[in-house]
Amino acid sequence: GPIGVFDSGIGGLTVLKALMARLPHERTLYLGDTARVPYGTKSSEVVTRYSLKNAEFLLERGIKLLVVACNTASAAALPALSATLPVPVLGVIEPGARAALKRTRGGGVGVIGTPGTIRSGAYQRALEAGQPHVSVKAKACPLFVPLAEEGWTTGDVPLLVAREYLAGFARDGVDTLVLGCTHYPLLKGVIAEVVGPGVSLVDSAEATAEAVAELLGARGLLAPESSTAPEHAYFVTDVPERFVEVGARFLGRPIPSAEQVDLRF
Ligand code: DGN
Repeated sequence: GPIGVFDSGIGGLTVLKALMARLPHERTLYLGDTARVPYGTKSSEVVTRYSLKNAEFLLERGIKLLVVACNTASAAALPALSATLPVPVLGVIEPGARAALKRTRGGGVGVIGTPGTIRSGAYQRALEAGQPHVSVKAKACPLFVPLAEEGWTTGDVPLLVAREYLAGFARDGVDTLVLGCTHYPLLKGVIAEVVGPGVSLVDSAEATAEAVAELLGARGLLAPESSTAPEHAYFVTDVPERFVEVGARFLGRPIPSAEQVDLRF
């Protein structure tokens, strides 16, 4: 079966991009819940309810593994998803946190994400559990999401926003910063400029792709190598036009088409 990937909308395409690069022989099914985006500002109860619906949709299409390609949904719904699904479930938070712990030298780790992700404390817990030498500085950066979607990723406006959010990080002894939201890799340039060369950026998408590769390998679930390109299908819950257009920038390749589906809440 294919790998199932869901997100609140287009953001998870940065995770899918990393997955396609790391596992080029795998078929994928991507569901973007564009009718209900954003998840980042919603309650954990609501995000969990949406996440279970998304997972059910993908499961009906025969996925062998589910990737929760949304930090907010991973933070809120991973326990509920793991407890109910008959296939392995991976979120983006554990892999991102593990990569950051490997990377940090001084133990000062920063994490930025949506208000929902930061409020949940999921990254903070994953980073601090059993790590007495690690101290976490977490901050919600909600304006980064619309900036990334508007393609406003260089120049004065994103730079000023990034300064406002991130000025304290380098000062507070942070040497590693986790990009804990699917949209933030698009703003890597300005984020790096503001925090400076002494702070290493961790992309949760790349860390997650690595974790998926390890899990599939360990369970003997890797797709056989083939000379023909695998299929990638896209589903959305609102009309597909904006997803296809904006999503291509997040995915780094064209999205030929996306099918609108009704999850019937
Ligand atoms: N995909 C969401 C996340 O990674 O937290 C960001 C988009 C949103 O729902 N606001």
